[in-house]
Amino acid sequence: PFLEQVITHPTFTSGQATTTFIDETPALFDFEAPKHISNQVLNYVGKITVNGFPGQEHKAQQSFPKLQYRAHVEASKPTQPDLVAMLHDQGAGAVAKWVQQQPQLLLTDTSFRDAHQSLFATRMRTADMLRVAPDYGRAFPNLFSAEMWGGATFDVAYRFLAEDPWARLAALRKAMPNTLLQMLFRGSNAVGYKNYPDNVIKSFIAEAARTGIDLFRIFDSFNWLPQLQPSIEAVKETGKIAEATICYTGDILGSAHPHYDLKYYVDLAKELANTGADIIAVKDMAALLKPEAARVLISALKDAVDLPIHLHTHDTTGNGVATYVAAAKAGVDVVDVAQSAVAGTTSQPSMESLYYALAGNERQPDLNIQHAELIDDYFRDVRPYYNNFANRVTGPLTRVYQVEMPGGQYSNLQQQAKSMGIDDFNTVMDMYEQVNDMFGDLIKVTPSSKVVGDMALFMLQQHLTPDDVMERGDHIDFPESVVAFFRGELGQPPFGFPKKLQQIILHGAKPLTQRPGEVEPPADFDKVAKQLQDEGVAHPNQQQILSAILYPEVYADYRKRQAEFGPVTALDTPVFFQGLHVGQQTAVTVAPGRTYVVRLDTIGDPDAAGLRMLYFTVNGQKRQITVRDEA
Ligand code: 3PY
Ligand code: ZN
Repeated sequence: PFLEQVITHPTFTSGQATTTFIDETPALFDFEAPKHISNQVLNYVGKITVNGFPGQEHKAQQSFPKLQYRAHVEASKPTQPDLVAMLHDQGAGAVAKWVQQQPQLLLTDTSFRDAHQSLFATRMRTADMLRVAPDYGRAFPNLFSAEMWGGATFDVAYRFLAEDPWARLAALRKAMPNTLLQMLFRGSNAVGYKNYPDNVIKSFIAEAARTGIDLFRIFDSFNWLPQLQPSIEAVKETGKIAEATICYTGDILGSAHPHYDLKYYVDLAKELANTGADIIAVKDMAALLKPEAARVLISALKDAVDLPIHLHTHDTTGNGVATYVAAAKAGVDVVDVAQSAVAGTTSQPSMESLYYALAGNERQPDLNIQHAELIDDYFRDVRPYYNNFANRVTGPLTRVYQVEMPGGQYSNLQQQAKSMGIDDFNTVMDMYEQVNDMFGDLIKVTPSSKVVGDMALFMLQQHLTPDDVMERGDHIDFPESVVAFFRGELGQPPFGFPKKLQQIILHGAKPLTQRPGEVEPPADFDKVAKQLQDEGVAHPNQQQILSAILYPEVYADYRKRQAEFGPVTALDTPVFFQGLHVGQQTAVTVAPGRTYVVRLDTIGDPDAAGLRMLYFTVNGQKRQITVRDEA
């Protein structure tokens, strides 16, 4: 059995085993492993079957048609150079120059990140990405990049999907070796919601670059240069592409947000160009950039800086394709789209629609539309798995032009409001708008958008009006994120804090005025490694250390569930979220060549203590487990 465990271990089969592999892989000596693993999987399936997925209403199980998708995309002849190779051989500057020389519009596809973050709360599982990834790489040889990491994916992978986000990155890197992989990085907030010490930012970027990220889109929720600079420098040190971001808010052609005018954005672009960034991104997270404003803004930015301009919008307000067409005609270099099945509304505009929208124009993207539609079909097949997490936006929401809520926040805040018993989301949007006014008209993007959202929910829950806050705020304990924002822990908003409200919320405490990273002591990696060892992680690597620093509780909880339930990432998505119904069977491949065929035969009635017996057949053998019914 020892030899079998060695030759079937994923590290060994993937050719990554080194001379220390046997020493560093204690599981190889665990001859009980197969039984133990199938027990873990049964316990997980049993628990979900009886009690439903944590945090979800326990509904009747839905059936899904068997996945029809078969890998079938033949590689087509690329008309563009391999950008991963170009980055490696010639550096980030060469890629940026190449981008500027292309007559056609280039595309970034966000289907593996922002699309599902914005439509169904970031719940797409790695298994559903990996199934299509090799075909995807072959179908899109002319893609500029695939955004597949960062934003909320890191947190959600551990917290809800029982997955290691680093493993997702490594696996997609391997499956799509010729596709530029892009991540969204929240500057000093990394992939979290608060400021982290500079050495954490630097190490995280180095580790992400080493594991497979080619392009880092770096933003700060206040467009505050001092918060962007350390991340840009860290990316430059890795040799990868640093994309510095302008977060867009307000309306340059309107009068409601006078601070955020064309000059503000053009000046910012010039400052970003001086940081050494390779590309400038315009991030329109709330879908506020109307077509005519896009024409004006992009033309001005192209005149102001000699770097590629990469535009990101959402389709929340319904005008995404029109905005991109206007931007394309004004010379934007790259735009962000998603596969149609996961595009539209709070997600990005559709890749395929944009392709057709530019028919007859010299800027039409270079796309094999048949291949694109094949890949799109795949996403159409898997999307229903995630319906329970979907927001209820079914069409354009022009109200967002006033409310300015980012697409990525919409679905999350809706879930949060629902869990607090607030079903009418319109009341949340009204309050969100009022809080933004109180807070001095902020750029709202993670984490500043979370601050506004937290305050809106808090005020609704406590039945507070803006006047109440101003009059009685001295005696109110505000949400921690709101207090931290007013203490300056997320940095300085571009036009300052509303002073009176700041004093009220801080109850007189003195706020920071310098960059939080300057006062924060560096993280002690050795100490964290030691803690992890004490908690049973034999040889903590830097990825584990960083995860423990970024999300201490979430990561500890993930490891606990990992120990309890084992390789649940191997379960099919419907089974992972819903368990099995009686008579249903599923195949679980936990390692190459090791597959369990699991059938649920019977669910017993609960006994006096609420315990139910579940009877399974696993690879032809009868097995039973007990599960506490929490209903
Ligand atoms: C994120 O930070 O997760 C975002 O998508 C911001 O728009
Ligand atoms: Zn976005």
